[in-house]
Amino acid sequence: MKYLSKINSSSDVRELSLEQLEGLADDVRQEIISAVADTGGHLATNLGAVEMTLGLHHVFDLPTDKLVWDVSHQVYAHKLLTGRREQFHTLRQYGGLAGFTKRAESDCDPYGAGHASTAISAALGIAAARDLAGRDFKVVAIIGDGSLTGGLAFEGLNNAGTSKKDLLVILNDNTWSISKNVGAMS
Ligand SMILES: Cc1ncc(C[n+]2csc(CCOP(=O)(O)OP(=O)(O)O)c2C)c(N)n1
Repeated sequence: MKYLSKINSSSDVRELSLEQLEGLADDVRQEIISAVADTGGHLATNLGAVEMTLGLHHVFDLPTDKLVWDVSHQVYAHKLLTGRREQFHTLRQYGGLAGFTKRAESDCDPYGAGHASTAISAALGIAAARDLAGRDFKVVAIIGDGSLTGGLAFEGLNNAGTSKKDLLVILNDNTWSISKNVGAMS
């Protein structure tokens, strides 16, 4: 864990070169596999979100900027990069780290999710509050293609598109939901 052992907060990720980020991605993947082998949890969705998560932490300034994860079952790398590395083996255990984002756990978790399709509306609400308060930071919603088939996601996009607020929506289009995507929208 040559790279991961030096990451104590998200700002450490901002300092890394592309080569170091690739090394960190390997470490994060190994740590996720080893913890999930012990505790159970979401394996595939987290292994598939490692590079995207590193990219987000490299580009954005957390906790000032806000990452809003849809469902938030894909945040294991995010937890490892935000001061929760040492507790990571307690994932989903009584008294341990939650398997989802949790506001009480970290100031890098601005929204506690669990339900699918919520991120775009939640992020839009945070962006609206930011503008009312006259503050300046970025808000990013990260949503999978499975969750994008839910009605609330469409309501969020409908509202976001007309509001013209500064909001970034990232679609993690890995062509898979809990199992294969179903339905006409996908
Ligand atoms: C309202 C609601 N319905 C169903 C679920 C069950 N569920 C958990 S994850 C998920 C979809 C995961 O697919 P996707 O959003 O594409 O994310 P990925 O795992 O591919 O990154 C669903 C439907 C849920 N969490 N909330």
